[in-house]
Amino acid sequence: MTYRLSDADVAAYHRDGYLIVPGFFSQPEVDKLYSIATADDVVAANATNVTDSSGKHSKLTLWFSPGEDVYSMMLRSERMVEGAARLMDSDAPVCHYHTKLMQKEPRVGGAWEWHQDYGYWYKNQFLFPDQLISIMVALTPANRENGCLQVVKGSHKMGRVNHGFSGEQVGADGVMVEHALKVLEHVYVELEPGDALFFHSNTLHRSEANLSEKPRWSIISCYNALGNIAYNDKSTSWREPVNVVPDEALMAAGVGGAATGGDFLRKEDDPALKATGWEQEVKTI
Ligand SMILES: O=C(O)CCC(=O)C(=O)O
Repeated sequence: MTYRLSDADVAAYHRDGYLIVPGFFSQPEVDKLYSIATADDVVAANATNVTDSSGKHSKLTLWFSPGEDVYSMMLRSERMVEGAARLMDSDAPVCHYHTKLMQKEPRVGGAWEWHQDYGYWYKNQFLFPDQLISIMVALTPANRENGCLQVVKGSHKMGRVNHGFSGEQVGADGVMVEHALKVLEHVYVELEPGDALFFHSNTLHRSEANLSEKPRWSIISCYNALGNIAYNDKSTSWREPVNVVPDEALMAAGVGGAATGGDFLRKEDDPALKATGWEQEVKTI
């Protein structure tokens, strides 16, 4: 039986703006995901580099519509979708907004500036940040050495703060971040493979560059409640209830890679990124 969130988990999430669930995915499940992801030509071909303010690159592959591949068996699983449903401020069905395979390579993986996901998604014109949630699943150990995620505990209660561009990234207003760090706890989210981090779309987070010899890979799936309309977003999965699969589907799935809906992020389609003038050619399948 896989883990289901308890009432105490739900209370902790609402208090802190995040929740860590150790061993949310088993070692065999993570081994399968990681070995497929690292050998996946489609993931590699659709990876995009986001440059941080020091010129280092963070690599990610982002897609919107789930398919039948192994990643989709993860993001469509009962435990993920039910977990998102319990934590969102809505009784509506859960939709999948997008999933990102984060590939922070040894020595070169770049930093992410302090931001709230809703700092990006506000530009997509979603109205309700409490109905948007991200779930990060670690595929490798994530620690201070390889640039694990950091959060400001309780910062989701600040509401959205202003965001501006920092390199190719959207960063939160530095003055507000400074104030927040004076009164709220700064937490390094160290994870083992299979651990999950649920976090609110207004939780301030960042990560430092990976200067270690070890990769830091993770999958981040983001969910939206049906009815929370993204008025400025051409993708469609955010308004399509997830077709949920049993938790066992991940291990039962074939070992092929990404056969998603093929709607990978194109930089020119993203209103936040478009304004940065991203010029790299983005490949699509
Ligand atoms: O994985 C990371 O290092 C940062 C990811 C992140 O901040 C995000 O996807 O919003």
